[in-house]
Amino acid sequence: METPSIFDRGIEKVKNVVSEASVEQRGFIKAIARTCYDGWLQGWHEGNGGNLSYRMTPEETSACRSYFSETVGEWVGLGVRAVGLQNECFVVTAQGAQFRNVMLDPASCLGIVEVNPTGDAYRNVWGFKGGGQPTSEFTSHFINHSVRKAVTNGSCRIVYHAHPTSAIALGSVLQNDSKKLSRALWQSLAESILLLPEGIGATKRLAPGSIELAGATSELMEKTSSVLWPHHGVICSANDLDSALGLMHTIEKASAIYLQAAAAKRGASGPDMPTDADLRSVAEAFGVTLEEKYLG
Ligand code: 2HA
Ligand code: ZN
Repeated sequence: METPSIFDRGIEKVKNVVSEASVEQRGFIKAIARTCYDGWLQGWHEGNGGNLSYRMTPEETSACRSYFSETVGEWVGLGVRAVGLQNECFVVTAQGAQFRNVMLDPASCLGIVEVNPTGDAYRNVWGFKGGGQPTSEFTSHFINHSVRKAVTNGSCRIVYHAHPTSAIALGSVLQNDSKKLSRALWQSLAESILLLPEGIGATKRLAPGSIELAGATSELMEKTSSVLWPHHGVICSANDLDSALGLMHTIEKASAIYLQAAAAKRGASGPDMPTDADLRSVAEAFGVTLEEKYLG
C-alpha cells in the first residue's frame, strides 16, 4: 500500500477531530457523560466499576452516521443472538473507562457500536479512541436490551450497571434472596414501591462479564427492571437516563435505610417494618401492583 502523503494524513486528522467533536456535542452524549459523573459522585463507580449502554433512536443514528469512522471495526461475534436488535446502534462505556472521566473525554471513554443484520455481532463505528472496546459486560447489556425492548414495547433504552454499597451489603445480609430483598426495599422506602413494584431479582454469584451472568440476568429481566449481582452490584434498565439513575438511587437509598434501621435496633426486636397490608395500601395509593410472590 502506498504511504499516505503529509496532505492525506492532515486531512485524516481533521476528519477525526470533526467526527469526534460533532458526535460529542450531541445532547445524548452530554447527558450520558453527566449521568456517569452523577453515578461517580454517589460513590458507585470505584476504579473502573460500572458500565452503561444507550440504544440510540433512528433519528440520532442518522444524524451521526456521516461522522462514523470510514474504517469501521471488524464484526465481533457475541455468542448470542438478540431478538429485535438487528442494525441498532448503541452508545456504550469503554472497557476500563472510569465514570469520573467520561465528561472530560467522551470519545475515549465511550463508543458507538452497530449491530449486524442478524443480531449476533457488533462493530465499533465511533469513539473508543486509543484502541478501546465496549465494556466487559456488553453481552449482558446486549441480551438485557433485547428482553427489555420486547417487554416494554420498545420504550426501554438504558441498561445501567453500578456498584452501590448498601445494596450490595443488603444482598449479603439477606442471603441474596429476591423475596427478602424486594420486601426489605418496599418496607424501607415508599418510593421503591412506586419505582419497583415488580421487585428486584437476584442472580446466583456468577463471574463478572460471563455469558452465564448475562443469561441469568436477562431471565430475571423478563419480569423486572432491576437485578442484584451478589457481592458485585446492581444492573437496572429504564426508558431514559434520569429514570435509570433514579432507580439505582432508590434501590441504594432503601437498602441504606434498611441497614441503618437494623443496626440502630440491634439487640431489640429488629426494625419496625410495615406489614403486607401497609405495603398494599401504599401500592394502591401509587396505583401500582406489587409482585404477589414477594408478599406474605
Ligand atoms: O469493571 O463493573 O462488572 C467493570 C465492571 C464489571
Ligand atoms: Zn461491575
